[in-house]
Amino acid sequence: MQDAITNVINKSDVQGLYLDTASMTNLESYFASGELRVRAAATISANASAIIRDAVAKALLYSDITRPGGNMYTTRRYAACIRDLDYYLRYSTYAMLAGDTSILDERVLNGLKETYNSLGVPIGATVQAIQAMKEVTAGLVGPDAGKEMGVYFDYICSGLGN
Ligand SMILES: CCC1=C(C)/C(=C/C2=NC(=C\c3[nH]c(/C=C4\NC(=O)[C@H](C)[C@H]4CC)c(C)c3CCC(=O)O)/C(CCC(=O)O)=C2C)NC1=O
Repeated sequence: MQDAITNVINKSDVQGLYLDTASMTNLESYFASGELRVRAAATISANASAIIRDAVAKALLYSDITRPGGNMYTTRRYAACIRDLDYYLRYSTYAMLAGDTSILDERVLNGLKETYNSLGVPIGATVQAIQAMKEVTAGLVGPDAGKEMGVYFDYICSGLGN
């Protein structure tokens, strides 16, 4: 896993150079937003189950997906879906704190699309639920932190192929 700091240091080290102006600017904005990130992470962790509940209500409930024949039907599959959304929320929060997407590649997206396809988990509906989490989260943490979290929710959605 990388973060905003190791990311720019690794790039400079590969070239055997000190940090250039662009790297310094990147780091400056990362440090300047540090408190915002930590506060957002605290708010998200204190409200994680409410965020997921509201996102499920917005995107998935009362659709064919929760009825017999739908992929969320049966409590086992419903619970698996809620658990997956919790993974997406938690790992997006880690990535937002790190200011880097690498943790999402390594721990979330690796093999995920293939798993979903082989189990018949609908990717379009999953993306809708992640987008709903993005909206609910932004409503809770405010526009600046919400925008930053949105980067990582969107990254998961594009990794799923949408
Ligand atoms: C931390 C990284 C990580 C991820 C991301 C992860 C995802 C993941 N979700 C799974 C299943 C599942 N995922 C869902 C999710 C959904 N179905 C829907 O209709 C909804 C749209 C959606 C929720 C938004 C469901 C229903 C299953 C169970 C499918 C089945 O067994 O039939 C499975 C198969 C194994 C299992 O059931 O536990 C994996 C590996 N596991 C991990 O370790």
